[in-house]
Parts: sequence; structure tokens; C-alpha cells
Amino acid sequence: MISHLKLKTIRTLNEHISIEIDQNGFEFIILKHKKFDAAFSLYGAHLVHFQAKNAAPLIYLSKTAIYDSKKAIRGGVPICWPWFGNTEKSKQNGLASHGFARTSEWTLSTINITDLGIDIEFLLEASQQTKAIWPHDFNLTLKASLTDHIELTLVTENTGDTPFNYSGALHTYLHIADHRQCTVTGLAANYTDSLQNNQAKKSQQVLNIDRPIDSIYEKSDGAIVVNDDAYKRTIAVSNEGNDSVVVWNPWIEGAKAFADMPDDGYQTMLCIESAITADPGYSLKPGDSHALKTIIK
Ligand code: TA6
Repeated sequence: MISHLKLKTIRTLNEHISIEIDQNGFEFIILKHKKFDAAFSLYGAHLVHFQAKNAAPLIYLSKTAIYDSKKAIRGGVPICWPWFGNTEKSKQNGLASHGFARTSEWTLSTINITDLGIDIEFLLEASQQTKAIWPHDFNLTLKASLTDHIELTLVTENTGDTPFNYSGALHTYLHIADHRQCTVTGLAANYTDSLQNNQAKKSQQVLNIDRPIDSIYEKSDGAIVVNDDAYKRTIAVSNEGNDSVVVWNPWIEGAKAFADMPDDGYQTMLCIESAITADPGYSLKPGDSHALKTIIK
């Protein structure tokens, strides 16, 4: 599991679910199933671990991630919502990059355990705190369906009486064995390079992880395949409800600059994100809802 966290069990709900804490009391929901092990934090409704039986972990979690309920956990699948990155507004108002969902305390709404796997849902509702940052009424639900693979669906519901636009991403950190023996195929032909002034570029058929990468690809029709050769596996990422796919690796300098990522962290991770990044975001009328989904197998 996430042994480096040295977790202690404080509550066992049944053979499949327990609540464990780290040495500072930060809580994790630990899920054990015959098909997989997984872990979430209620903070951010953040999937921090997923490992199918007899397989390597699918999700990267930084060994130096900070669990202080102030900053986003480095790794796992951070929920970037209701904006992606830094917007003019977020910058003007000194708001955090990638919105507030990943740094909010969610509530656990349902858990359903079957022979096939575990379905678990988390809810974040609009509050005075959220409305002080983003003046809209909403329900935000993360639905996770865990079997021998991961399905995450983020459902945004406009519960107010005025329309709003939102952007964001399921910011998946995939765990790979070795960036030098890993390539990505299935990305769209066109992308913008966030490291070169959002310059429009044509993608190669095969992406190598041999430099800093921060690219926003058009959405792919089919699955994006990460050829994780050193683990002798492929990871297929399929997305729905997205308008783009963000691919990110901080590389050597980026990893060194992060206090919450080991200097060599860039070698065993790659972000492939189901994202809504196009201006003005996805528009939701009162009473409407929209689902952003990623399937990782
Ligand atoms: O998804 C790519 C990105 O927007 C990068 O620009 C980088 O900022 C990354 O997200 C991580 O952001 P964070 O706020 O989690 O450090």
C-alpha cells in the first residue's frame, strides 16, 4: 500500500474499509478488495493510491507529499475545479491555481461493495466559504468505480438560479517505472505548449518523456496509451466530457523546485489529465449538470 506513510488504523468498518491516519492525524479511507487496494483522502476527495492485485501501482504519489489540509496533495488524482490553472480572475484575486475543490474537505456520501469492485461517492456542496471565492450554488460529486481499473466521474450540478461556466481537470498522476522506457501514443495531432507561450504545435505520433512537458492537446477520439515498457505494461486513458487532454511532467528542474516531490520524482510519473481548459469553460444553466470522466486501465 502506501507504506511510506506509516499509517495507523483508527477504525475498521468492515473487511473492505478502514480509516487510517498518518503521524499528524491526517485521515485516509483505505479500501481493500480481492481485485485491488486503493486509498482516498476526504480532503480533496483525492484518490491517492490504486493497485490492482499482481500489478504495479497505477497512480503516482509523491513520497514527500505534504498532508497539511492546506495545499493540494502532490500525486494521485487532484480535482482541479472550478477553474484550471490560473485564470485572470484567480490571479487578480490571489486565488489558488486549479481552484478550491482539491483543497476542500468533502463528505463521503455512499460506498457500495460488490464482487466486481467498490463504488464510492464524495460530495462537495456550495458553502459560504466557497461562495466567497466563487459566487455560485453547486453540488460537486466525485463518483469512483474501482474494479481492476479506475473510473472517475466528476459531476458538476448548477443548483443556483443563474448560469455559470466552469473549467478544471481530473489531474491524474500516473505511476510509471522509468521515464526513459516510456512513450505515449494516441494523443491528438494538435496541442498548445504551455512552456512556449501557448504556441500551437503539431504532435509527433509518439511522445517521449525526455524534457519538461506541459501541453494541452485537443481531445483524443480513442484511448491515450502510456507504454510503460519497464513494467511490461500499457496504461490506457480514455476520457469523456472533456475538451482537452493535459500532459505534464515537471522534469528535472521542476521536480527540484517542488518541496513536495523528490528530485527524481519526475522519472516515475506522468500526468495525463481529462480536462476542460477552453475559454470560457463549460456553461451550465440552472438545474443542469455535466460529467467529466476518466477511465484508467
Ligand atoms: O496540469 C499541468 C499544470 O497546470 C502545470 O502547469 C503545473 O502547474 C501542474 O499543473 C501542477 O500544478 P500544481 O498547482 O498542482 O503544482
